[in-house]
Amino acid sequence: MAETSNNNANAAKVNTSNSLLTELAWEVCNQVGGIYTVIRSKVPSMIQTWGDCYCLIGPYFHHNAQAEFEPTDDYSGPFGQAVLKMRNMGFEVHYGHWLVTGNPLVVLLNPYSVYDRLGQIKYDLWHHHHIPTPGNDDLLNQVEAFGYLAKTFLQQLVQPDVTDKNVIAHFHEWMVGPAIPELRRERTNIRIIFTTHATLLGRYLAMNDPSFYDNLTSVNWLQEAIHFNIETAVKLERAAAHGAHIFSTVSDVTARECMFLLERIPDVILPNGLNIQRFIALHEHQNLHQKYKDKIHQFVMAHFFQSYPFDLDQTLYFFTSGRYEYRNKGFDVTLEALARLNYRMQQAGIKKTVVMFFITKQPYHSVHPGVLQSRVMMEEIRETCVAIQKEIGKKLFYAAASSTDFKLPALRDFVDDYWQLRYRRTLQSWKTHNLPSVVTHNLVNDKTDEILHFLRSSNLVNNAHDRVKIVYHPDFVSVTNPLFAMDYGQFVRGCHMGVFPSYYEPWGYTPLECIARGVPAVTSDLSGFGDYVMGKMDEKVGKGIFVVKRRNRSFDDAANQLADYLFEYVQYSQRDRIALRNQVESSSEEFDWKNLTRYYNKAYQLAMEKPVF
Ligand code: U2F
Repeated sequence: MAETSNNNANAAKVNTSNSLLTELAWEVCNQVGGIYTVIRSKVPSMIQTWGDCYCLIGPYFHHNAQAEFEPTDDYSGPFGQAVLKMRNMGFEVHYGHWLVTGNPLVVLLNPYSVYDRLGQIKYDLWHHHHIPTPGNDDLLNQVEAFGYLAKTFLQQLVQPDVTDKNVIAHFHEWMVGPAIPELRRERTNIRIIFTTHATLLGRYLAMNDPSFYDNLTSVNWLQEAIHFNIETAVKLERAAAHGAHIFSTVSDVTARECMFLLERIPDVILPNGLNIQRFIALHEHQNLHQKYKDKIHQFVMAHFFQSYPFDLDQTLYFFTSGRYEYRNKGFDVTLEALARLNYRMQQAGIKKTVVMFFITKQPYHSVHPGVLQSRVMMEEIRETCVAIQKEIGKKLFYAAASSTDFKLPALRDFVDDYWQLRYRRTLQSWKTHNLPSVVTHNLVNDKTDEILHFLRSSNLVNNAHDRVKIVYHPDFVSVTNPLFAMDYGQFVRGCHMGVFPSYYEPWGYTPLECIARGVPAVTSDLSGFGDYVMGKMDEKVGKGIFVVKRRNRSFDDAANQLADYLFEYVQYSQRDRIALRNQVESSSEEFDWKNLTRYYNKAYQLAMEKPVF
């Protein structure tokens, strides 16, 4: 069985003085989802161990590279020498530093630059490995072209005039996998590790089969791959998994899936971590929570107060986030639990308000004009109030200084007619009887969207009497975002709880990112993270990490567990919530890359022990 997290990875020693390490991932300088977080957050720890013997390799996309990449003209090291060799062969290769903490060396390869060779690349994949690439799928074209470039680069790197060190190449996910079968076929002197962060087929099957885990042992992989029209990608993934010296995945949960769907048992499990920065003083967390909660308040006031106000001091912010996989990410269970929570809060006469955010990615035409307009008008009201405040302040001071009776004058008299009228008018035109929209953008698939369908059919549509309000934001949050104007980490800090009761989740970064910021989180026992937490940190479970039991349980049962937990949480006092935030933050230490890169070292050590050919 796999070298799981229970193995003694502490003992792993990899000789960095006679090795070079390259890590290849589609998300180097190119954020798509969670693999970006893995690679990026791990950089400081990798640099600490490997220094300039470490280099990342990813695809070159001009738009992303402009923001994340800085070229260098220092070609003195082996990676630089291999880059020059590639350029002499006529390839477009970018070399420099990734502009993230740790500033690692990075090689970016432009897939489009070898599109004229795609015919030959596809032919070789078919001829050598029986991997067909029919049609003209742009992603497949990109990954196969990138695979060709990556293989060529690594073959330059291992040339004796470039380095006499052992070269280790660590590939993440199927998109960079196509280089692997060709490197093995051409007997390249390189140690290969392949890590899958989910199996392609697993993702598709879980999305479509409510009994995915029961049926896993009897899946006909080829038949299903053809059925979902992903035969090429699945075959590339299998070729990468089978071709690697060391095969790995991110959790025991996914190891089981690999056994049945890829037919190779992972040699080692590489749990995901974060670059955890802990504050010495715990109140720092509370201060930051307050600061970013205030920013979320601004959005909430603009969005809801136009229709009706509620007490912000008695409001709790919950959220879920991640790629739009309705069942896999547990959006379905979350919505059902929220509907039940809404009912229970009303029945119990609880006066608090819960605002639940769904932060995900779905195609949209634009931000809802009404939502934007409300935000703009609230800013105008704020400006009016500031102007009035200034005017009153000045006149009040004069009145106070010249006062003879020491009585507070009627403040209203200090505001001139212009501001009084403007105040009335802006408020009048802002206030509306319409309900606050549950979605912030005009969705392309408004009629068929599953979140919207649930909200409409269960009448969870931000009625004034609802204790649970919904904001569905079909785009990731970022500082350039017109509605939130904050980055994702800040948004997480401003919330009270993250809710992620996934059905299919190889690891699941989002709850971990919450606890690292002192925000309690819900996960599930079907996610790699939840499973790890239950196995390793029993005493921590319950201290702000709530694991919904979904394994062999019904949907209704899972929704009830979640509703119970949320209902308990909304009844906590502010003091209880502060105590919980402090406790949960301390459990994040376990997931610092400083502790978890030992599993990577173990993988590299195992790779070095294998015969290379
Ligand atoms: C797999 O990938 P996923 O893409 O499904 O990854 P998640 O673990 O759900 O991570 C989503 C990331 O998106 C980020 C957030 C997470 O790191 O910080 N994000 C953001 O930047 N801005 C936003 O507004 C909202 C989210 C797999 F399915 C997972 O189980 C694994 O955890 C992951 C890595 O191994 O790979």
